[in-house]
Amino acid sequence: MSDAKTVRGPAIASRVGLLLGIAITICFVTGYLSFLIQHSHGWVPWPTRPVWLYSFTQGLHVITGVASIPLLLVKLWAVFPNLFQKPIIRSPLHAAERGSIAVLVGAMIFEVVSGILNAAQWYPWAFFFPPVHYAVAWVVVGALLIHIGVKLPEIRTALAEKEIDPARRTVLRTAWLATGIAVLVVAGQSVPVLRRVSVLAPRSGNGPQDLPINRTAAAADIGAAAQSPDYRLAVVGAGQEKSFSRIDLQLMAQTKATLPISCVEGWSASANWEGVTVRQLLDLVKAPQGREVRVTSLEKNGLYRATTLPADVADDPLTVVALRLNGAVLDLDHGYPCRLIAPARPGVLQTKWLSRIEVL
Ligand SMILES: Nc1nc2c(c(=O)[nH]1)N[C@H]1C(S)=C(S)[C@@H](COP(=O)(O)O)O[C@H]1N2
Ligand SMILES: [Mo]
Repeated sequence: MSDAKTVRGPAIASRVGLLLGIAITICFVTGYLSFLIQHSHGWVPWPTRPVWLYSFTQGLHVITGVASIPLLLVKLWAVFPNLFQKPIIRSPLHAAERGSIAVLVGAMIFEVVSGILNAAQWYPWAFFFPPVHYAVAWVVVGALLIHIGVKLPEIRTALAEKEIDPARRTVLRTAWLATGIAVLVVAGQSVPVLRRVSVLAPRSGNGPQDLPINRTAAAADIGAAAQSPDYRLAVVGAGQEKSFSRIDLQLMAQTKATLPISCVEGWSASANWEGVTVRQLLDLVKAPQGREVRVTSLEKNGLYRATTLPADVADDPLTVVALRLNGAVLDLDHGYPCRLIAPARPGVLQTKWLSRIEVL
């Protein structure tokens, strides 16, 4: 029997590394897209069809992120003795390569740990998650490019070898299996049929009206304003303003839309919404087409109390001020008296408890 010392090495490191590289690339690209949609304010065009597009890209982001954990562990195991080789520095190139590995491993561990804690909604750190997670992702990519650049000849030789000994084959099979299991336990938060096996999909099925909740009305301190008979939704056009009670909105022509909530944390759930399109309301204050629109919540504080709709989203026939959800009056926790729901948009931008819609 071969022992760990002889089984380790480039045959395993290169194959596991290849899959890890692919996972990291997909994870980076989908994460970067998500960042752009949230922060570019419309200058990066993001289509509104298919309506599940963001659920798909963000699901991929979380799945590839989780898949990279077992792959990283096997990869580290395969090269483990090399990490402590002496002398530590042999040449400038060697030093750069060793340095890039230290940075790569550290940054990757930071990304998966912070990503998983974020998905679990547990924030034991003092920094605001998205910008840090985003910045360290660039560090991962930079260090990865250096690492691949330096190792390319070795990777090529190792991958070209067709004969792999049985012990190594077993390690590789175990790595693929572990990765497959890791994917399955989280995939259920975006793929409904996998829900039953997804022990790590924390918020895929619960919540009133068959839809998970990210922030409850109590947590957002919405209080009485949402349920007051004096509630009005203000709609502001170019020089014209109108306000609508919930009954006013109910009496207008209703649009039905089946659209997902796709949280940046990776869970997504489709639901049937019913309400008035944003465009319908804008027409009532004679707001021209093709303008950005600011949507504000009753919520006083909180990072997600307001969002700007790019013009194409504001004018989309599926961008709805929802009054009903899955056949019943919208639950207070889902945004009663009314909430925004638009196609192919991150959940954080689907503002709940609306108070104002204003053309910019
Ligand atoms: N006003 C307001 N709207 C909000 C939020 C918030 O904190 N405040 N959270 C957002 C997030 S992160 C998500 S994923 C969705 C979740 O909607 P749901 O709770 O109805 O499923 O609401 C969004 N709308
Ligand atoms: Mo979210």
